[in-house]
Amino acid sequence: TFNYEAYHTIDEIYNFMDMLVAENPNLVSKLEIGRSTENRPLYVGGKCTGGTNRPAIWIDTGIHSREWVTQASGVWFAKKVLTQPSRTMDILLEIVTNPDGFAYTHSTNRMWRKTRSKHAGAICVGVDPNRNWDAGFGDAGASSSSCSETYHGPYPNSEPEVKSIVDFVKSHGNIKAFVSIHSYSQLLLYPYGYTETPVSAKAVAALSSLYGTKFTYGSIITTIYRASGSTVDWTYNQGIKYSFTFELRDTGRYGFLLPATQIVPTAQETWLALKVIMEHARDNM
Ligand code: 0X9
Ligand code: ZN
Repeated sequence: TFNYEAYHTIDEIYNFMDMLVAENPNLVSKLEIGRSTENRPLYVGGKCTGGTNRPAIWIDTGIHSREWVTQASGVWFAKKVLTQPSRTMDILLEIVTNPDGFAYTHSTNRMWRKTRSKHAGAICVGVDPNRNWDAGFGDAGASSSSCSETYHGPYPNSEPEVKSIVDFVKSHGNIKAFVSIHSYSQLLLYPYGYTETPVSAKAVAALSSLYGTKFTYGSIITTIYRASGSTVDWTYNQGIKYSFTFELRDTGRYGFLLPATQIVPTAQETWLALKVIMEHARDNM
């Protein structure tokens, strides 16, 4: 059986996904939406309510590879959705959204954030996959230097990890909520101009109810800092009204090196907030 209270390698997580599908063939499916720069498969797991392209919520974890509590929480969410009563919405989950970076955090540099692409003329390896989206691409809040941690890349969607999601979201056409999960800072963020703030308050209240973890919510630019070309700016522009970014535990004591004992509590409390967002999106489509 799988240990949810430990951090795992990409092979272990991919094996876990195969196991879930094998054990629940009628409930879950695994779809390869593309390949990474280093040719690793990009998997989206789905809990399907029947029919094709039903209204769906998208959740991605690990787009920044060093944010290990997010992939670990993604694994826990995958198991959790199976035990939930069937909702009217499909749940789409990409757990290892930046597989090359994730493999690199295990093999070489635990603090690797970016992808592992090598673009012509770039001195350094990797692009920030949360600056590579076609929404304000290259504006203030990203760097044009390949060696920067916030390098936006040579052009929008240059990273296959980003492009694969863009193509998937467009072809799906019925994604009603989009949640991109990062760590750390304990924040729930939404794009500029976002008007649905009551659901954020409710989601944060639900999260805090479990262990008292304090979360702040607000628009990205006023709550954290300016970031151009980010995931949820693009999804919001695509008309996905409920577009959110989470920054999970903690507030900096351990940062990206969150002890494994906090994986399950982090996933549990975050799940409560995700449920609020899912239910709100379902009831306000
Ligand atoms: O800088 C980022 O990409 C995010 N913080 S992190 O420490 N996880 O790297 C925050 C970005 C704000 N969110 C969006 N603009 N979507
Ligand atoms: Zn991040």
